[in-house]
Amino acid sequence: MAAVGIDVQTSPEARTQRRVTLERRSAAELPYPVFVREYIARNRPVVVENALQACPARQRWTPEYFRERFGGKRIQVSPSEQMTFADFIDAVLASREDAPGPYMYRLFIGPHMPELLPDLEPLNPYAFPRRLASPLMPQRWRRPDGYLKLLIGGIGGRFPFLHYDLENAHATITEIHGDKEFILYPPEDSAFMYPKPGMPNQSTIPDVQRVDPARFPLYERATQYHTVLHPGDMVFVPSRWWHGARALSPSISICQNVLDGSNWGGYVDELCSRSSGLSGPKRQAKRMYLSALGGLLSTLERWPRRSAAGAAGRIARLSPVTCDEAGDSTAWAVANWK
Ligand SMILES: O=C(O)CCC(=O)C(=O)O
Repeated sequence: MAAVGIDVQTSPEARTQRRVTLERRSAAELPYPVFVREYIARNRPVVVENALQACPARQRWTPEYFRERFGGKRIQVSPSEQMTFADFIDAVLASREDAPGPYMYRLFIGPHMPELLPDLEPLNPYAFPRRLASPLMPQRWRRPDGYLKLLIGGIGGRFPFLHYDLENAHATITEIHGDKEFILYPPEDSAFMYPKPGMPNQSTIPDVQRVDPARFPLYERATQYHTVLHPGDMVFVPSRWWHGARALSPSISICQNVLDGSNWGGYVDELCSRSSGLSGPKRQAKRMYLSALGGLLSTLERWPRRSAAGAAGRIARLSPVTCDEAGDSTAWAVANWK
């Protein structure tokens, strides 16, 4: 197991912050059940080196590949910005530390670029279970591709805000091309992250590299977990862990959310909260359905996997925990995407 280092970061104002080097494990020595037991179940972050090894994306995906294959396609780079892929890639390649270019962070692959899905097979074996893709998920919340997102940015480009993922989800972010700095802060440090009123999963701190201590005096009390992702590395971001990313070179990665028995309760709470806009009885019915579904999916995920064929295989595919059970990307056909 890689050592976890602790150092103290000194900002220009000579304040100090605890900075921990995020633990790293090699995929060769981390079987999936051990990953589940030691990280998912304990809500503990980790980088798994070489999590993504064999899929064509590792060989093919470069900025130039996207420009050549999709140059004329208009894409949503952020909620407010649309451009062609060619223009976007030019801006990514021109991005500099002192003049960062755009960072794509909201492009869902299944509905918007399904032609990329075969490049991602076999899937990252740690991005399981894929409850969101389960045929037992109600159509409205089902994400047949598992909720895969494409993230692209150039030097200095970064995810626009520090945040934790909604719906109590865990996230796996896997680097495919280039290098990216990744930072996390534990849920117990939320009071030091200055959450946005009305959007408590987003921080109001605009840039953690230049935090104004007069405006955000508590920030220095937060512990920052730090790593640099290289091609093939996956960072596991447990539910409610704050996180942010900054490209160190032109960077391409994918993000996939993970739900299982460890975070399902919080997922149900969030979907059935008062702010869901549903009336009391509808909220209650939804909660009962999702709670029962969670119990069933947990049982299915623990079901002994003896054969991928016949009835046993069909049962396993109701809540896939391996690449084989997820099937190939033709099985992730997108029906009712929002
Ligand atoms: O840019 C990144 O790698 C962070 C991705 C992320 O946090 C997200 O998509 O929620």
